[in-house]
Amino acid sequence: MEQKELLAVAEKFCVEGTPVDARPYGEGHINRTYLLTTDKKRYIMQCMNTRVFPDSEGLMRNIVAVTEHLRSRGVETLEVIPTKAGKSYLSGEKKWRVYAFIEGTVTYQIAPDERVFGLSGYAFGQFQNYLADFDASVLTEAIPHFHDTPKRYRDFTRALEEDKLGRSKSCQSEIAFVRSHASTYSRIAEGLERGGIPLRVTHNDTKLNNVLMDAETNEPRAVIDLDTVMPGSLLYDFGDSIRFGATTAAEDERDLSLVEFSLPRFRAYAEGYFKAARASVTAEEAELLPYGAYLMTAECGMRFLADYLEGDVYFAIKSPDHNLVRARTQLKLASQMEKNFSRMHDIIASLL
Ligand code: ADP
Ligand code: GN1
Ligand code: MG
Repeated sequence: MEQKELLAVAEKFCVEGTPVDARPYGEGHINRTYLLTTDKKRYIMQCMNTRVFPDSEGLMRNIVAVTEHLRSRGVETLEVIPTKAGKSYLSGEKKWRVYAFIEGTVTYQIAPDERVFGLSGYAFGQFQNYLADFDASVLTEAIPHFHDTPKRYRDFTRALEEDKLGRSKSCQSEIAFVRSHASTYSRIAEGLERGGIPLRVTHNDTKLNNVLMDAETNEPRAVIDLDTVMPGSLLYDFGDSIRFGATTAAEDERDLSLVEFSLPRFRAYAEGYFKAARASVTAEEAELLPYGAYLMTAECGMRFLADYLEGDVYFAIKSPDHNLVRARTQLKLASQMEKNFSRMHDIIASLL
């Protein structure tokens, strides 16, 4: 989008100073994120993804409610900058929102070391604690069935049957992996339904790059990307962090020989997470943490693969096979996690 148009959008918000520059920023897969600079301050300006989040009104109501709750507890969080008309977002052909830029922070696409990954575990554990007394009834379910893996598998199967672009021939072994694991996808969905796994308010997108770390110390400053805060299981949050961070390579590493599941990183994250949230993890949840990591990784793999088959309609891509490359890393990691269940269990047991 043209600089002029971006600055015209920025003018509609209560930003301090005159907008002078806007440029693409960050590595998110969903929203179009820009770094907006005025002659006084910096902001994050996002073109919201309305295909993924059709109910912008409900989404922004959620974010305002969650950030108010966090702020009332003294926690650093996203600050929604209202429009000049007093709304939390700008409605038009496209939908826009602006956040204050949280200065002096960095995000990592891959943890520089175990310590930093462990610190992110502590941050997400704390985030879970802060949401424990948040009233879930005020939340709109922004994406129903978000981590309902059996449903994700049905969606995958449909994409495969349609095979709109004839891409299935280029990913037969990946398809075979996803199908051969079909019987493993339902344990959390069933546990939530039966009531054995407690339904909590969870973040649901706990990638390392969704926590801002202090640029000097790497201490976690703020958990961001609150679009998917909804009722869910803590197994989703623990699992999704492990998926993205307990590995030796980036989510989109092409050279699969570099992609290995990392038990030391798993341990570091679990230690950090337990330091914050140990008291609220039930015995059944603790037992399922390694499985949760596997499940979130397999689920993400099938989502990337389904999007590849559908023609890249969901995740932002930088190359035609980007989703396939991502699917491959996730499925390799899922397969390695399966083989490491007992080691992961030993680590969890040693921390309990
Ligand atoms: P997406 O939903 O597409 O992942 P995010 O809301 O996570 O979008 O934003 C993308 C990236 O922009 C983040 O990973 C982070 O690097 C950066 N970012 C987002 N909000 C802020 C903020 N308030 N301050 C500083 N950086 C931010
Ligand atoms: C997306 O928004 P972002 O980039 O933080 C996705 C997650 C996936 C992740 C894979 C709303 O996260 O569910 O796990 O990509 N978010 C949404 O990297 O679908
Ligand atoms: Mg994000």
